[in-house]
Amino acid sequence: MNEIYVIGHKSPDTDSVCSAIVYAGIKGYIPARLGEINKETAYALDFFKTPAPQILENAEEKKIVCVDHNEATQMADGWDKAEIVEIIDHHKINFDYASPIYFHSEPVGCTATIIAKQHRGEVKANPSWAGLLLSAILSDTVVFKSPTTTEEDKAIAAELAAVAGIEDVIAFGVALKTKNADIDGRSIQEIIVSDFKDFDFHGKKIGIGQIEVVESAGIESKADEIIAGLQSLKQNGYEAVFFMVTDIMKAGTRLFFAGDEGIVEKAFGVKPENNSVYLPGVMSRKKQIVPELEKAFA
Ligand SMILES: [Mn+2]
Repeated sequence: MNEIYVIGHKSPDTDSVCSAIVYAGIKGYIPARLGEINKETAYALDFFKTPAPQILENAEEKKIVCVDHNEATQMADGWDKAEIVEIIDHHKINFDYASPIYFHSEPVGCTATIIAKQHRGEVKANPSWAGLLLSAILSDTVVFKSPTTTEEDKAIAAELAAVAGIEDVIAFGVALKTKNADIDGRSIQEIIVSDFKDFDFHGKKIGIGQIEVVESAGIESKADEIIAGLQSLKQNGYEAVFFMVTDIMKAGTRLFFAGDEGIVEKAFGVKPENNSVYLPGVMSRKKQIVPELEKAFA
């Protein structure tokens, strides 16, 4: 079998799903995903009339392109018996591989920005692809509010919006971002793991989940449930687990955790109370949480 699968990370977000769909479309590969589609991504797929990619249960013996991730902990099961042919990503690099491959990394706000820039012609000819990539950028940059946002993300988003026929980009972005904020009908445990990533910090297994909401009071009122959920999740071999409740409007994050309180104080310079700290201005797991925790766990 010479088929090549394009896949994003586990607990897929809009960037992981949409970048996989578009890059697979451009290259004639097969898009796939490593988990359920969240409500925000479902909204984008529906809006641009695109079916969800198939689930890839195991990557063993398959050729894969990894988009939006490069860490083994976030890859498809069986990745070590797969052939990774290419990586396109915008996260910090934590990748060690036995053979030479294409590895495209840029410090921009979204994988979709890299793909849109590299394949302008193909994307310009396909309004649905432009819409999907635009959705990914608005999602990852939290409608350009995240400190991960670059001028390039904004410029590419404007180009994509013109192709996709989206006149009010901000309104579309806010409509998109509020979809995951709807916690009704989901248990706290489901919410914690719906956007959850594993990391290896100096040999310690750390998990960090995040929810972005437009009004954080509702979910913060369930603090006891959140902490109990984190404590039970921690039993699965984690040194510590974290859950970011990020308020898009206030531009801040309440960080809940199960694990050593001293590490959290060391990382963020704030003394935790009741297993949480409030971090004003913090919106990005990748840029503002991961680097500080990685240092603190050293
Ligand atoms: Mn991304």
